Amino acid sequence: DDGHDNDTGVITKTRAKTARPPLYKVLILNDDYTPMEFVVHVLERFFGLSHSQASELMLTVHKKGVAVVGVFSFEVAETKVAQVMDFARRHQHPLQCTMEKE
Ligand code: TYC
Repeated sequence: DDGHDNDTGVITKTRAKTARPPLYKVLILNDDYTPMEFVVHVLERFFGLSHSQASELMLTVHKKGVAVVGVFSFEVAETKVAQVMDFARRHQHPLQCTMEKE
């Protein structure tokens, strides 16, 4: 930090701010067809949730339509979304996973 002398002769201290990288919410969306146990498995496998945490969150999505499953850097969020979408596609379930800037 440096003390700058402005035109009034007053020294003002400035603090160099370290910009934090933006964070991204990863969301899971409800649908009418994906089996509940498949969603629970996805939440355990890709988001490290316990079986009971995953079951609760799945039911929240089932009832409310959408829920945030985690907050990550852009790169990690992008990877999680791709992993979930690929896993759902391979199992022929319409489960949707998306991300948005926090
Ligand atoms: N609604 C689905 C069912 O009744 C279960 C489900 C929950 C699907 C969460 C997707 O993100 C989801 N089988």
